[in-house]
Amino acid sequence: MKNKPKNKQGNSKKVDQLTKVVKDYQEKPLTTNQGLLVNDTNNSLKAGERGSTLLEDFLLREKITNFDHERIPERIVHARGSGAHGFFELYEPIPQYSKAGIFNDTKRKTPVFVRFSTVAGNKGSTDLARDVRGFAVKFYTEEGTWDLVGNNMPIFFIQDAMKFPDLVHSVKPEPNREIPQAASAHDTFYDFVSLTPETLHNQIWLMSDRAIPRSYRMMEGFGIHTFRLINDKGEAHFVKFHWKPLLGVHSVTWDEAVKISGADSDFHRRDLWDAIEAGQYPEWELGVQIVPEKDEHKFEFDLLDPTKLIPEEMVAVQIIGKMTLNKNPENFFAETEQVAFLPGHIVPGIDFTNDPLLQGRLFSYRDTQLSRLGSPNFHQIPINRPIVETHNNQRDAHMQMAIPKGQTAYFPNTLGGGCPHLTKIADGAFEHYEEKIDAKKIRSRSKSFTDYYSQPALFYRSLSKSEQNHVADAYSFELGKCTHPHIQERMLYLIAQIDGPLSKKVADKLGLKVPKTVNKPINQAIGADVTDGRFEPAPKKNYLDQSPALSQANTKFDTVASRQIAVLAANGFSMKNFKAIKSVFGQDGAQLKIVAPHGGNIKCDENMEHPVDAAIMTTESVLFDAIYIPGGEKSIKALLKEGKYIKFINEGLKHCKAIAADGEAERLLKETFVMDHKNDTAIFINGKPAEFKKAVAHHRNWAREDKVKDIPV
Ligand code: HDE
Repeated sequence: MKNKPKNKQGNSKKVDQLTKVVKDYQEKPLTTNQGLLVNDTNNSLKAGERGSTLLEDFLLREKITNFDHERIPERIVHARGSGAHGFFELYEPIPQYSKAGIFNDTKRKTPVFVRFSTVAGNKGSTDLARDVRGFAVKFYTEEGTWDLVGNNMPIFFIQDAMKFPDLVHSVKPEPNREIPQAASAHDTFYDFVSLTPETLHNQIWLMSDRAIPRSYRMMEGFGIHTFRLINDKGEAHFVKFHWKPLLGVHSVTWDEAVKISGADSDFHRRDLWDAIEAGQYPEWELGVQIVPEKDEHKFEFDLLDPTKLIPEEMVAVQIIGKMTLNKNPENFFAETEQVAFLPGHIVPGIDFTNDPLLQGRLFSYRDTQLSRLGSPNFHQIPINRPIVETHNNQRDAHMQMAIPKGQTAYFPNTLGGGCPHLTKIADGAFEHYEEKIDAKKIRSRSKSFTDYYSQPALFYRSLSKSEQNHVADAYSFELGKCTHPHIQERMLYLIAQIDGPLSKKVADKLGLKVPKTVNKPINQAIGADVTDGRFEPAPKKNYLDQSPALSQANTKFDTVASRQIAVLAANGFSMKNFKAIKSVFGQDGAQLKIVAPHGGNIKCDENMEHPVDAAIMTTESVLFDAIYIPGGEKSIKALLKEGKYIKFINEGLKHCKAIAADGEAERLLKETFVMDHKNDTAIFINGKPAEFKKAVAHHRNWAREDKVKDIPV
């Protein structure tokens, strides 16, 4: 299925469209909003030098009024995010499934704008919170805009949109004291989730490494809901959308996440920006899992239930195209903040299903843009404009940016020549899939949605040993932050339904026992999404022993592109050693960064000057993927004088990173715990640069993790 196009760069139609409204301020005089030239923007107009300020001062009023209104409401969820432009290319047409132009024309480079985000934190919160990540893609297609508004986890917490405000209120800072920021580790969240067992699947993903990614560029994306693809005969197939990063799926440890939040809370935002500026364009392949309509009821779970995934081992992911992000925004507010994603934005060839979460989202996103962006004309904001022309009879409202011409703003009409006119479906107009519906109006949930335990258990079974340990640690941390034993116990009971030993492990850390049964109030609570008890959880099933695709241990480990390698060096560092490493890493896009005792330049032992990338006082080991120490006697002596280098190396060791050292650098290592782990497969003392490179590509040596627990950093 793969006929991969070459990664051609260049401006997309969307970027060209945006370029027309980009304002360049270089060599331009300062003016008012009305175009008056200004000669003083430092002093207000006063009655006398020390006198009171005059109301007449329209220059002051304009400047201050604009400032007073600079902020718009932040997104109620996904407030903190970063965006980038790019394009999507199709490998091979899929007309048998979809008539969408984007899925049929391999010559197209469909422009996209992508916004990644955390969910719970405020706009100024840390990138490294334990959280789900948003993965929202706006495709500016020739047939109109399609938004695929997904997450980096393939399932969601709840099954019905009706529960969304409760879920969000429980995870957000507690309303009485606005604590904690950007964290799920608190009583109200676990009070809610322990009473709402449908959350368990997403909950365990939240405890996994997926919730602390190394980079936005190293996460998968998922459309989550089952959608429909419609072909030109009007036939439908169910579809789940997947984004697979070409760099693989990688995460940091929780200890790192906590420390990165202090050292650089913009870590993911900076990483995305820097990679694009460096020409290391992030890429994802788009995959589809296709299920024929006739197979809708063939599965052990309901395809309409957004808390379930279709294991890739049951329905393969077919890779159909690739997305490349190749341009940073010109302005954060105008583009990343004002971009408005709506799951309701679809194009002919794509349609919805009756997933009750998706159905609610179809209302929520347009509604939220009205309060966020202030007008139903939000589609006229440059980043939100489709690349095709729009004409309709919605001509007024706040901030109309165009001048709609003519006497008529209604349909049908003769006075406007019948325009804007309708289009036949055969000529490309949107047509809803004709789904047969014969139903009673009912406020309830399908019985087929009551299996809460099978898939979290499948997920946990599919993880590697170290990933499983991380889940246990994360539960222990999060529940350890809860202050009510009855909430902790209710969670332990539910975790035990997923996996007994896991719950026991967590209970030991909490100093509690796993309850064998839950008493009546809890039992009622478990069925309490529905008051009459019809929704007791279904017994756990095992329809697939393991799904290797769910484990990050089975991801790609074949590249060092854009990996950050700290080179610990001072004046007199060994150029020969450094060159050897550079020649192995350089051409593959790894970033070797000199971390020296001071800023400016340092000299190597061949007396050449080298710019320092970071002074040790400004950086931390958690901001790097690996450590290299080139040796050189004078250099090592200088490093030994700075205690922070020892901490830097010990931390790198503890976080299972690849470490290489040559020549005199061994003396520095003797001051660290590295010498106790000389036989570790990712530690290289006077080793081969190519082997070090392989270890860096492998991201982390998780096998080390259990052996370095005693290191006190
Ligand atoms: Fe969202 N969600 N959501 N969500 N969501 C928003 O829309 C909502 C859900 C997702 O970068 C809001 O424009 C409801 C699932 C992303 O701008 C809001 C429900 C998935 C983003 C909203 C869900 C998502 C949002 C807030 C349950 C993954 C950020 C600001 C019915 C498939 C988009 C905004 C961006 C944002 C509502 C559930 C992903 C309030 C009611 C499931 C990536 O409209």
